[in-house]
Amino acid sequence: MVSQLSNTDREQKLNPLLRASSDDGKTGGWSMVKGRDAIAKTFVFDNFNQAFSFMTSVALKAEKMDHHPEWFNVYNRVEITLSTHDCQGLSIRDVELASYIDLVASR
Ligand code: HBI
Repeated sequence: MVSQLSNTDREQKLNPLLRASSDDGKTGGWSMVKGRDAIAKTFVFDNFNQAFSFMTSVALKAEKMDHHPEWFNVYNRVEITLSTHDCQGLSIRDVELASYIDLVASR
């Protein structure tokens, strides 16, 4: 059973994701969701093809992790929210998946 992020992990692992964007332009730009222990970010691509290709890469990783995003897609926009149902909040799995998502989006 996965546990909620500790305060130390929030400091060291979550906060970098919440910053505007790191110097490598890859990670960052996530926001806390009001009223939930969850993070969200919106990605905008050139077209639907790019957006869906991104979603496919994320979906394969999510399945491998057995950890799935809450997401909404319309044309070239993908809105993603991450939280862990099993612990009703953010876990290390959300940090890991968010980092991967940023990596895929930066390709
Ligand atoms: N995805 N975001 C998220 N949170 C979960 O707790 C979760 C999941 N995907 C699969 C999963 N849990 C399974 O491990 C449990 O439903 C059994």
